[in-house]
Amino acid sequence: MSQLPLSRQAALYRYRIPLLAPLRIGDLQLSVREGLVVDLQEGQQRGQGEVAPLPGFSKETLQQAAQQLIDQLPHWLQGRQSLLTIPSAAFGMDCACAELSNADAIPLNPPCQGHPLLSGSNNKIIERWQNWQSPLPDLVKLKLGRQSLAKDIALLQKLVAISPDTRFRIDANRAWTLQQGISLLAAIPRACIDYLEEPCHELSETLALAQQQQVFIALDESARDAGFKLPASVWIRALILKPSLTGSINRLSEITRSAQSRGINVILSSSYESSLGISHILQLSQQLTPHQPAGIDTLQSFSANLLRTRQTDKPTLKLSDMELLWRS
Ligand code: OSB
Ligand code: MG
Repeated sequence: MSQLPLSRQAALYRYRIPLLAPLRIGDLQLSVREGLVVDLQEGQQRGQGEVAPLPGFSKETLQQAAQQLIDQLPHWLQGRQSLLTIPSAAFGMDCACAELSNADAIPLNPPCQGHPLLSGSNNKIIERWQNWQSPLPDLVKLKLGRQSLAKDIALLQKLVAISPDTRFRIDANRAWTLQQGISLLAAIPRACIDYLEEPCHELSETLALAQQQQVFIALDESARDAGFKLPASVWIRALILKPSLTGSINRLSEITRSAQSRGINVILSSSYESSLGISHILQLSQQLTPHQPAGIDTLQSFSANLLRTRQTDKPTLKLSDMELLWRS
């Protein structure tokens, strides 16, 4: 006897969340974060996922992601496999499907398990570090490489003086030459560095810096370059994996397994998704990389939560606050 298929429904919404302060990402300034929500229903079950290409980092536009979802959602409605080739769309759709089935009863809004992110102006960073509520963290990520090396060094020295036992993950987004990397390392105690994330313009310089200075490095941008293969270096400590820039959960699992089999840690990290996407990255990191805190401390500048209340001092947008783009 064949089972009656449960009736499925799907909708696609668009959100816009103003940021409290403009976000500097790469060469761009973002003052509003825009994205999509995929909303799936099957019988009494519901699943939602966020699709949020990051301008300057994603190859696709929001329009392209929306169009592919509108083309492919009818396949899902009929119980067929949908074919999503756009990374942000594939990730958001997979999250919605996983939430819909939630066979493992994973909490929708898991507690934060990540390390803090220090970014913004020097004054803001120092003020936050000086007024830290709880004990200062053992591990923190610091964004450098957006001002002169002298200013970066002065900032780092100040942070180290306030908390000598904290280990820093320093992300320079490929800003430095090999020589600049050497100069930074000469100016601070080595024990303060957990690793340098993409310190140099070229991967070859980053690998040379690591080898020459015996310092651990993490790869982020390089790992997304076309034709990337993990170089044979014992100094690669971590691979940064940004789900919205990478794609399906299967692909994320494959990359994670392959890096882990080579002894390299994988750190799932945000691409400035809203609280909905951040909740999913946390759930995924608890499954794929349970021993690696995720890099998800990027909600500070959002003026509102989206569907999942992660910041209790801010309002939470509901589906009815968003623009309906498409529905079955
Ligand atoms: O360079 O790691 C980056 C966010 C969006 C785009 C690029 C980057 C980031 C982050 C996220 O730094 C925060 C984190 O990794 O902890
Ligand atoms: Mg990075």
